[in-house]
Amino acid sequence: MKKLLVIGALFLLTALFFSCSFERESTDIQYLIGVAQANLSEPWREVMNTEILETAKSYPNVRVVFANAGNSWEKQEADIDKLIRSGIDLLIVSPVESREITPAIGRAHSLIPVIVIDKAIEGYDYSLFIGVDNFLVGKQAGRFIKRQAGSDEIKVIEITGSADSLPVAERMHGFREELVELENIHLIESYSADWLRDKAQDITTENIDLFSGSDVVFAHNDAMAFGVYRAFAEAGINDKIIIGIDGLTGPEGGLALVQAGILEATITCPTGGTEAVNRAMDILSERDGLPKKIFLRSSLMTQSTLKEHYARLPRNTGRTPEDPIVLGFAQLGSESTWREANTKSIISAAEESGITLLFENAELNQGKQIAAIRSFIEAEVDVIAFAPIVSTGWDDVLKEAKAAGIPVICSDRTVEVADETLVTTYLVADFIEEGRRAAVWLVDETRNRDDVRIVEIGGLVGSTPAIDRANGFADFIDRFDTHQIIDSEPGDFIRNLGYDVMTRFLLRHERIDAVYAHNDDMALGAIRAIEEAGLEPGSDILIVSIDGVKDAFQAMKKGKLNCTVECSPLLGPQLMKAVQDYVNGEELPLRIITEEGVFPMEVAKEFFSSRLY
Ligand code: GYE
Repeated sequence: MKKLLVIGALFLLTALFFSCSFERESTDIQYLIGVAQANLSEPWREVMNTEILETAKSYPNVRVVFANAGNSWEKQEADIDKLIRSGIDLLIVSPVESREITPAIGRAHSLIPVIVIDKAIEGYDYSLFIGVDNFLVGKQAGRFIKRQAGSDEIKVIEITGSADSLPVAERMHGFREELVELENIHLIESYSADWLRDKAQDITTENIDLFSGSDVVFAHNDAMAFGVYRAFAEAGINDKIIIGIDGLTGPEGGLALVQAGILEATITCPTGGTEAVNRAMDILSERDGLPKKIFLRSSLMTQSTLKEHYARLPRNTGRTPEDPIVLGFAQLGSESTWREANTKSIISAAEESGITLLFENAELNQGKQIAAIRSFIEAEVDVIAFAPIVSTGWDDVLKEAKAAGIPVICSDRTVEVADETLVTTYLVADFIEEGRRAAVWLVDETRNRDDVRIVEIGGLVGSTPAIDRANGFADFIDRFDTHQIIDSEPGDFIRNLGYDVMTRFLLRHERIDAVYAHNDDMALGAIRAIEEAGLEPGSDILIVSIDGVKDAFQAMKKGKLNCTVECSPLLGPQLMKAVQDYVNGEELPLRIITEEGVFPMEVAKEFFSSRLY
């Protein structure tokens, strides 16, 4: 309690809380960062503010001003406008409600960079999103209860945060998805206690008969979990399993509650305050290769993992700044223009950052890629990174890397592994969103037609871009009975195979209105086939593809390709930043999602010269 009071006083002293008017001109501040906070009634948000303040202190001439919306989105909208008027250089906003505050954030983003933290908003009208994957957090809680239950019959009660909040919906979804097939685990009731300890305590006391008949209580934050514990203690009940979320430090923080055996487990939910300020400085100093989304890592904490957790802190790498950093990178092949640009970006970024790079190219052979990773383990590199050719078959070699204490970063594509801790970070694009964007463009472009016949040239079977781009596209197209995917074949992201597949489609189908290709190279192959068939690519048959390579812009300038959805291969700088951050002892986020755009042919001329790959 005393420490919180000190933090509070510190907070008031050092941060110009936004009640008083603030004239920028009167100080020699280099950067003024505005923070629009949702409320100050949750301990988690106080920790976020403190992290923001503490981190900002490590940058000279940076000042932070806070506004507290008191859980009212109307107030938050006014706060954002006021912060803008006070001359801030960048806004950090933790939304009260996602949908309602989206327009105000869009307005701010048209003027200055905006970092959205904690709750995602609709669309992409912001600079960067930072938060945990709440769906995964719900799954982690479900998995823990599954392990605890084994085959025993158990009854579970859930206590959620504010009913209409996005994190609650995602946690409930992940939790239920994990338990749905199990007949021995029964979710008997779910209450909302608005993230508040005392409200959870009251609910438990008011329904003590039901709670005393349960075996497990899952609360969406540690404060509420502690409230349940207090109600049980009052009723003399001490045989229930209680789990929470947040895992904050401090006397009433989740880590201490687990340590004391009050909670059986908690799932850490980093606030993102530190990350937000560090990334804000990257944005303000216009650093290269900035991501669009950062998902922070959430980890299950029980008494035993806590011991490991503390044993790992501070992660003493035993390195001196002089020690060269050695990165082993296992590339999957050279199948496309995109891939060649990706390889170049990684090699040049390693050179620029003075990182020693061991580079292997598996030429589209998974066995070779696994062998390359094994050779990096033997070479005792500091970090391993690879672009997984397909999504499965990596558990064994990744277990070997973990056993050797070498972190693994997945670059550009993801993997499916049983243990999510086998991969330290994913530096990837949002392939589902790319597929959705291609479909949105096509439906819009053909909105006056009522029978659009689409063929799809898919990527390498089993690879995440092929799986997700197909789903993202089909999920949107399926909403319109005017549009139909009449045929689909894989072209493995290779230009000539795109040509072969399109040639077959043209022989099989009398009328084709549009081609959806999972990458530009295959689309360029398809263009050749369409021309050979005596048709006009881009007009007789519309073509939309993904990557945004220069050749695609060339084809758009000639009117042969209609639209390309960007997927940046220039991952080198971000990968090297992640490697350096890790070696410097920082905890890396779970997922870093790259920034991307959509380029219809109308803008091809304008952007052609600025294309870097
Ligand atoms: O779209 C394609 C390449 O994995 C995102 O692989 C990458 C894809 C890219 O062959 O051109």
